[in-house]
Amino acid sequence: MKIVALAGGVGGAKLADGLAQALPPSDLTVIVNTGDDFEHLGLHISPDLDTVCYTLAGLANPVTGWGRADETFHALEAVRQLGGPGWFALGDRDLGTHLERTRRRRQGDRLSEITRDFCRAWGVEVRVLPMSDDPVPTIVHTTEGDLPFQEYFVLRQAMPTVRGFTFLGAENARPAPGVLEALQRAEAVIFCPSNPWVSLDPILAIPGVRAAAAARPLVAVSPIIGGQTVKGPAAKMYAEMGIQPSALAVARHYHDLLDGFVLDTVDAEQAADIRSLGIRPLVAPTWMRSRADRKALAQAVLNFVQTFIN
Ligand code: FO1
Repeated sequence: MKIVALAGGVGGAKLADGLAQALPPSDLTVIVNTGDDFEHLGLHISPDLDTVCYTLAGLANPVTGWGRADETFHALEAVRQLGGPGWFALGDRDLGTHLERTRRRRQGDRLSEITRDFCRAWGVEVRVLPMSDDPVPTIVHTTEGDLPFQEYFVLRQAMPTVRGFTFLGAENARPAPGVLEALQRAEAVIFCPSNPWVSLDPILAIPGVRAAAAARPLVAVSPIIGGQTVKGPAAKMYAEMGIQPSALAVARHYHDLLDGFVLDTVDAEQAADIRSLGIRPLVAPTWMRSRADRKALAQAVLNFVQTFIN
């Protein structure tokens, strides 16, 4: 079954890993948010791409979900000692990725080519594509002013009250090579349990992506369980945007796109409201605590997806 998954951040990476366990590698393409990308210490950092690739490669830090396992932070400590910016926790192994990505970018290679080569080196067999090779930085509009995404998320700990988001330059960005083709060839598209506002909306803002995804059977997995997120500020963002955070709110967020929606067993009572949006609900355990949980959720989602493929 040819599947395209849209992902960003730790929750998205976990379901991508589950799908990679459940499908032959040639059947899965993961399209990843790059709205979180930024330049830091002169380096090109692509946090969501790295989170997805490290997770698929079995290299991810099991505690944070981002960065690498068995990490040390000697370089960062040295930067801090010299009075440099130490707020973004770049580990020594992780720095190797950013150094090499930055070297390749400077010699003119595209982010999609670099990602392909890194995946090959890490033994990642599924196809991982950045949403675009063009920069589309997410700007978070807050009551304290406009903030670049990582300054909002890491430096300010997602504390400022959110008013909205801009994906700078999205209207002129081109989908990375292979993105539209993969969507057009997909038997179904899966939205991973990623933050709708800042992980999936940026991908859908790339010209052509939303329409290509909408043209396929499409199932989303809720990142909100019992009104809260497992990780990250999605629930806080919903509340600050004047919407009660819930699985139903996520289904409404994408209502014009979705055929099916997967919500957690603790939210089972919202299934009827989701059905009344014209979206078929599946109630399943969605909290991925272990690697086996990722595969089990992926298998449940794939079985559900199959019912939309004729
Ligand atoms: N997230 C944090 O909350 N604090 C950090 O210091 C941090 C460092 C970091 C380094 C490399 C990397 O690939 C990701 C990192 N993240 C960190 C996560 C990053 O901010 C992601 O953009 C978010 O997880 C949103 O997807």
